[in-house]
Amino acid sequence: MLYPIMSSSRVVCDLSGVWNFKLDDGNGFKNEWYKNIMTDTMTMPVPSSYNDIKEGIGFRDHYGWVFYQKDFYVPEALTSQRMVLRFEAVTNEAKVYLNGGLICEHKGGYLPFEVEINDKAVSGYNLLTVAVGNIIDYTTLPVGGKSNMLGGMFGEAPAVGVKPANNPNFDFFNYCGITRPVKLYTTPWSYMEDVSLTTKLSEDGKAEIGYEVKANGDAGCSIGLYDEAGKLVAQSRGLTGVLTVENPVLWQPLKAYLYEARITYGEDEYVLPYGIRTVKVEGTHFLINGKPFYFKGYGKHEDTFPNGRGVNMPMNCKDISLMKWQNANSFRTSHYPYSEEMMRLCDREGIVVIDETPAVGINFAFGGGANFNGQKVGTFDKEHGIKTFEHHKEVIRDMIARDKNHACVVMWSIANEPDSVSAGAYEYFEPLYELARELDPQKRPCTLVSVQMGTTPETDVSAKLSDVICLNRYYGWYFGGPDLEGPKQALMNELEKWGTLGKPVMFTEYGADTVMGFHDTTPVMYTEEYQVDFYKMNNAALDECDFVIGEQVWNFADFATSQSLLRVQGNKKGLFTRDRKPKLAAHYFRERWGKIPDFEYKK
Ligand code: GCB
Repeated sequence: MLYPIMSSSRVVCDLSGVWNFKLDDGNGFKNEWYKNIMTDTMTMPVPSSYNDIKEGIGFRDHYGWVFYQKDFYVPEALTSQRMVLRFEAVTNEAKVYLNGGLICEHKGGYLPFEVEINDKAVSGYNLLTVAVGNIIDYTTLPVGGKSNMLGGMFGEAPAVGVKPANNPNFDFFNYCGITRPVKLYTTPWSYMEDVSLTTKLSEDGKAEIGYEVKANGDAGCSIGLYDEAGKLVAQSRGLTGVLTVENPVLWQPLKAYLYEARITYGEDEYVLPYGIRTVKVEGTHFLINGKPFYFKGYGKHEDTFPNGRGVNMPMNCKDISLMKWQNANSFRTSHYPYSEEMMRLCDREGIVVIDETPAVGINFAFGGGANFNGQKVGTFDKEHGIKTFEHHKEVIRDMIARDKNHACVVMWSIANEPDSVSAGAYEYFEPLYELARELDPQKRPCTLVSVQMGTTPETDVSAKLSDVICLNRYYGWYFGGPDLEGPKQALMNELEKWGTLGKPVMFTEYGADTVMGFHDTTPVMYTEEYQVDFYKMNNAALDECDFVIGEQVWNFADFATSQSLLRVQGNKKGLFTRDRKPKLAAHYFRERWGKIPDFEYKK
């Protein structure tokens, strides 16, 4: 799926701004609020999550639907072109109405969708209404609990009869709304639907860029590759082919270089930034451009105040500046695909990304296990288990369609901490890996991020399916803290077992809650000193294993969660606070990562 851009043939109108907004009182659909201009509305910024924009728990934790509305003007001049309305993300579910009629529906909160509007839009003012649903349950990704169905992450779901509420089976606040830009864009009627690029580096130092253009007609196609100085370095004709670049400047971690593929198809023109680089797993190495790479970085969240999960470009730029200050080189888009703006920024900044689906919470063993009418239920139980499989395929399809050309993306994460050991896990996951591998033209490695609950090389389906073993491990926090000696031994014992697989292993999460400003001479839990000691202990173990190819801490910054006894105004495992002030551990990692090269740390 192509990101909307302006070109000689395309126009983009950004519909961001302050929209009208109303919480559904149960009558929104019945009274057809979308038919007319809504009354008694409040103001709401788009893009943004709505939850923290107005006051009160009833607003923040509203369960169900909300309505957004805006009118926008379509100039006569646009109507002769194909007009598309594109939503970059609406969390978690959307029904879109134009001039009173339903024009599209979409499930899932973190990937784009679009709809042609020529037959519904008029030249002049148009009324756009978007109903947004925030309900999460055992059919959605991420997964939520429903009535007495799931135990949930930190306890029981609300009892039947109690006011309905979302019960996330994951550890981040269920921020919702129109969280990413809404754009109206145009194309000619004969247009490019999609472009895919691949890279092969040959022995003699040339790059062969394979390309494939998908279009809806039979017009002529040509493509030119331009370097950063705007010089044409390769060109070709036809919908598919190869561009040979004689002396390519490679896209490298922290040394990005982006070419521009300028493609014309009939009257249509599209321009795609493209970094030339390869990715491959070989033995226990993760090779970028043929050299063993070491991941230094974080699991993150799209989480700021008061935007919630709404795109925050100043903060995205700040975060990358902080990553560079810390000598980091990578992050994982835990626990959902991030905005396209962030992915384009990472391409430009040379930040390496593990791209994760929104499949978090596929695990009925959390919080003491799920039950159904008192009966324990297995995650993949045919009758009462998870019902996410078809939707999981959809999000893999949409994520790869969106992100396949990004140089920054080096690996797909199929899921975070699923129940990868229980009956049915292999049958559930094997087709998903296969799908990702088939869909990705660049054939990037695939992984799933493995939970510390009975996952061993013998029990975890990841051992068979993943190209890289990604472990979330909390030795010294949930497992063994505050003692750090015993946990170190346990960690070493565990790593030794994973080492026998002959695959690369990395930590995708490890961390300790730390309240900024808590200090002590004895490094007790929650102090900044304990967080540093926790990391020193874990890192010493990681350094001893030559098959360990990376360390991504949990988390880059403190972030909002549901309220619970385990969370003091959110999750406090950040190296930075939520407003990006460094804790002691941020300085510790800055020094450590300053001494660890991006390549060939472990030869
Ligand atoms: C995990 C989850 C992450 C949580 C983290 C924690 O394993 O993947 O979403 O936030 O633990 O802090 O408990």
